[in-house]
This record gives sequence, structure tokens and C-alpha cells, in this order.
Amino acid sequence: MFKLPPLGYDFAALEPYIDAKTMEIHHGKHHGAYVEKLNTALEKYPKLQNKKIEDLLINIKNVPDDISTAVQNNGGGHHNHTLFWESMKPGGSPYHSVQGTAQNVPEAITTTFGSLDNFKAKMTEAAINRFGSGWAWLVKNSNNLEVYSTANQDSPLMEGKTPILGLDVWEHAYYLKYQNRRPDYVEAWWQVVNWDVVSERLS
Ligand code: MN3
Repeated sequence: MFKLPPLGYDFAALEPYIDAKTMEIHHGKHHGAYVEKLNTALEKYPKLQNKKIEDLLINIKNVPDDISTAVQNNGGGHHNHTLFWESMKPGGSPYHSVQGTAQNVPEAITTTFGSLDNFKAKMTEAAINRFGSGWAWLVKNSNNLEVYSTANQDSPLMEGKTPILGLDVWEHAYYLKYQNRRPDYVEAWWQVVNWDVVSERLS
């Protein structure tokens, strides 16, 4: 059975960019509910309970019809949010300090997007233009980096893409502090991006 992973930092740790109350509700209630509903959906299929969440999503077409929508939504929600918590760090981590054996992020970003600013602009555009609820993504597709967005809790894994960095643009991610100002939330979010994790995922 799947479990809600710990956040790894305090609810207030991302203040003032993301407020403690939002983090508490988002992690405990929203992510918690995705995990609970995923487990409920898998009750009839014990074999699937031992699979990794990534495998369930990559092979979503092999999931039985009667639970495939539930796995898409709640399994996607579980995987997306796990990745999201890991993608953030109090105070962020410096973009240019990511070095060593891991993939050099500035090199990869510059090669594909021209500059960090261009990448941020593309990702911000994807986040702001996603109508309704969804996610903006930096993904690896074959060997290329791409920015795009998905609706609802759809995971890039279902389309054979590997998520590298994801931004939750559901209203539950920002409404308490930013209300209708999604662009302000997106701008603030860049301050807490964990580039070390981006580097690890690229490698
Ligand atoms: Mn969310």
C-alpha cells in the first residue's frame, strides 16, 4: 500500500513564498487524499499494490479499466506531489552551485533554452496558460528537455516523458495567499526551487 511521504521540512519553511497553512493542507489533506483514494482503488487488485507508482503510471494502459481513471488521477496526484515537495527547499538552492558528478544543470538548460531566463519564461508561460487545474513541467522526452503542461493530475510518465521539475498550479496550491494571482505565486516559487534535485533527476 502507498503511504504519504513526509514533507522533509516544516510547513512554514517555505515562507514567505509559500505559506504554512497552504503547505499543511496541501500535504496532509490533498496529497493525503490522493494516497488514500489510490489505495482504495487498488484494493481489488493486490498484485498492483506492490508495483512502484512510476510503473503504474508508465503502464497506465495495462491498469484494469474499472480503476484506470482512479489510478490516473490519484496515482498521478501521489507521484506529482511527491516530486513537488522534493523540488522545493527552504531558500532554494543556488542554480550555479550544482556541479560534480551530477548532470550540470546550467549546461543542460542553456543548451536547450538558451538561458535560465528563457527557461523560466517558458515554464512560467506554461504555468499561467494552463486553464483550470494542472501542472507545468520540465521533462525529459527521449534525450531532449521540454517544457509543457498537463491537466488535472495527469503525469508526464503516462506519455513516456520523465518529469524533472514540476509546478502545481491547482488553486489549492496558492489560493490562501495569492487568491487569483497565479502569476505572483509562480514568480515566488522560483525562490524555493531545489536545483540540486533537478540535477539528480537529469542524471
Ligand atoms: Mn496539489
